[in-house]
Amino acid sequence: MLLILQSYLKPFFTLIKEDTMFRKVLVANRGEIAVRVIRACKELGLKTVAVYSQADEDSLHVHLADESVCIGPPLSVDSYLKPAQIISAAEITDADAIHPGYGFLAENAQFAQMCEKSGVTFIGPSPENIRMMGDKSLAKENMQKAGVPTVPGNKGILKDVDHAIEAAYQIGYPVILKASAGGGGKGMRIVGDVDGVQKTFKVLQGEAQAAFGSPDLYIEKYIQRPRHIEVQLIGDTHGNVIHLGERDCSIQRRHQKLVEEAPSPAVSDELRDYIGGVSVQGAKGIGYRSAGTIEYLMDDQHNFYFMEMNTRIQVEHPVTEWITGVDLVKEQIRVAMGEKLSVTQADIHLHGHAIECRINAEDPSRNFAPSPGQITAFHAPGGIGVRVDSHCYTGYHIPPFYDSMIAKVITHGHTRQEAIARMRRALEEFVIEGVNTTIPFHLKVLEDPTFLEGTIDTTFIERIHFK
Ligand code: MV4
Repeated sequence: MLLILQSYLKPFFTLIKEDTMFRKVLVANRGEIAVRVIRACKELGLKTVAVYSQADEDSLHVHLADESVCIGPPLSVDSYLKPAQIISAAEITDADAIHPGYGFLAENAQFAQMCEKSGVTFIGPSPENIRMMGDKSLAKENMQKAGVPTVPGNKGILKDVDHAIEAAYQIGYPVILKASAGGGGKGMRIVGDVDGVQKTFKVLQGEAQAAFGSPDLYIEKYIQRPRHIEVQLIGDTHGNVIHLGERDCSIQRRHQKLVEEAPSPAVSDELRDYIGGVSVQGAKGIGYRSAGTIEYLMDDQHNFYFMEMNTRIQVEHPVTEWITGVDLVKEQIRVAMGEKLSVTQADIHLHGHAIECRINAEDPSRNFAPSPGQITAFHAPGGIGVRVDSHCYTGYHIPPFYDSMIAKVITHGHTRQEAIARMRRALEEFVIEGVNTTIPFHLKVLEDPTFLEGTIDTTFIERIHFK
């Protein structure tokens, strides 16, 4: 009898508990991630507010949300990048929390701080953590302190050219000079000798000042032909942090990821336990909460080197969701409400293999030039082992103002081979008319012997030619 009563009351109490935390979430983003976050909110019984620019009135996230607020003209700098307009929209609609998605204001410490000051929960890490990880030199220093392996290099900021030459001599060439305020591949130069340092130092300082507002540079050993391996983490406000395995994101073009997979074909179970454990230690070392990712370079000897920590939910999070069964966005919202993680490290087991292809409205035969315009036909693939995250539909106009990703196709299989076969099948099923897409390019990658072997590194894409 008691048992029946308990199980009857449990969902009731869970509902009340969530109700007392927050009721309404404003989604400060657009496109597929806004749709993804709105879906998570609905499953949690939370009301949603969409914000949109004048170019996004007809976007799917606006239709799916319970309410919507126009926050300005088409350009991102006038809308999705305006903290005051977004926080005003939260106040007007009485939203309790803001989910920033990825890009735009997701890693803006000042925005996170403004949210807190306005009494709106920022669904993400603390402003201090965002700021620290945004300063790449400081991030490295703090991760090293926490026991995370870093690239051999010089501690801190380089004072001048002579300092750089001295440091490079100690490290050994080739070296890489990086802007401390940079990241994502911007503001860095590989240098092979003293002459190179002399030629590059001042130029890169100038570029860093112009692009990021700070001339600070640091220096590292250059790792040749690395793989890009990243570890998914999530932490709560009670000091719990777990890892959800790694993703291999080695297939990139000009620092844009094109294909991601989990697990990495190059990471053994022992190596995963090691790098997962080290990553958890790093996150705990800085008191991290929310979803986050530590990016590593992995060399051909399987050595790991810390690269950056991303303090946001990432585009490629679905591959991790599929092999772990954890809904990362829902978990991220729950921990923002102050709840404990719903799973422990011992609950995390990997099942099968997942691959994601990012579909962009670009023309691969014209050097990936953007291809905005109206989608005259849109039929997403389906069937077993296929997930499509997209904000597009037949008749949708892709605005020219934002990034060109229009869909993510994620497939799962018992094995990598099965996931690849399903991806091929899904991409062949996908009908997108009216604009050019990167689907034909992905189909080329999916038949490349190096990709099929899984021996890809970050230089793979530059070596594959598309006609
Ligand atoms: C490196 C590196 C080799 N050695 N650092 C690119 C993005 C930025 N987060 C850091 N990046 C790199 N840092 C050292 N010491 C090579 C890259 C790199 C890269 C890394 C990941 C994925 C693709 C890449 C493409 C070119 C260079």
